[in-house]
Amino acid sequence: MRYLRIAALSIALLFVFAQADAQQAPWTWTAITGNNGSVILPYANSPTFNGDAIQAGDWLGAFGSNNEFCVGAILWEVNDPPQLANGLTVWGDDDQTTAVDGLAGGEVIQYRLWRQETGEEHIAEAVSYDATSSNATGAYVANGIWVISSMTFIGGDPGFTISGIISYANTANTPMTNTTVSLISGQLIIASTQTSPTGAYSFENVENGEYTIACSTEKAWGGLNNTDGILVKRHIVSYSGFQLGEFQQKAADVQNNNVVNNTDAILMQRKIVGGNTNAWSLPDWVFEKPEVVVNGEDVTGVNIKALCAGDVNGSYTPPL
Ligand SMILES: [Ca+2]
Ligand SMILES: [Ca+2]
Ligand SMILES: [Ca+2]
Repeated sequence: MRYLRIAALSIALLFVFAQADAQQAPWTWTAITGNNGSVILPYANSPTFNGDAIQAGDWLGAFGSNNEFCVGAILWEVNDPPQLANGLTVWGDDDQTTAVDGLAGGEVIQYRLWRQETGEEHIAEAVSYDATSSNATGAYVANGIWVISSMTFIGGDPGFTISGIISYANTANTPMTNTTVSLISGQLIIASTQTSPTGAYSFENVENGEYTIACSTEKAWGGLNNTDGILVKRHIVSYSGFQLGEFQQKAADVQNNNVVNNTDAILMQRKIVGGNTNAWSLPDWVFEKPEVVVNGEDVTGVNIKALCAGDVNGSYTPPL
């Protein structure tokens, strides 16, 4: 009974081999190496991608066990009976060449899916073989026949969106146009974008993970006035319990030494009157730098405030 099944499937292979070359495969491999085997993929046990049968137009490739070189591939098609399966010829290493041009005996066949819909490749997560197969592990042997019982591909992360609005920390919440927004993973900038005329930004197709968002702009600096220095002094002495907010403190620390103290207040006063401000080392613009965790869904409303260095009370209206 089992042999009959294999015979039927093998006949089906002949149809497939005639068609597979018609379209350009996403991989190259060496054929006619002097030995090969056949992987039979019954339609009834179609490989799945995220639980759904793979689509006509997708490619299925067999690879060496380090998954680096292709040893055969087929264009996935589903034809009418009597064809019941697709067949994939896997090529063994040519013992007449020194190069590794195919599977070694005992090497386990690996599989990759190339999806027409996305042009992306996926490595098989799990493969099992029918008991009629030459062996249950997919270990290569010349003239072997393996009948797939199941082959599972799990989709690439579809990706999510991080979005928000960047505005100046004044009463009007003036949108921060012409601002560069960078998505940072660890120390790496993985994406950058510019804000829209409303100060909005978004990053698409972001994978799950932890990120920080950093901003910069070339807009003109401004907004420093006497009120800013007074607020800093009140903060230092906690006048009537007054404390600057965390982000205001960032704009107040114009010496950029992670503490708001009298030196910062003095530098502000000097800058207003055109005195010595050599110790003023805060960049012209400060932005909130939020940390964002993406975990299976879009993260919206990641709004970010901007201030000019020293404009603690947000009196500035930045140009658009
Ligand atoms: Ca060889
Ligand atoms: Ca300081
Ligand atoms: Ca101000």
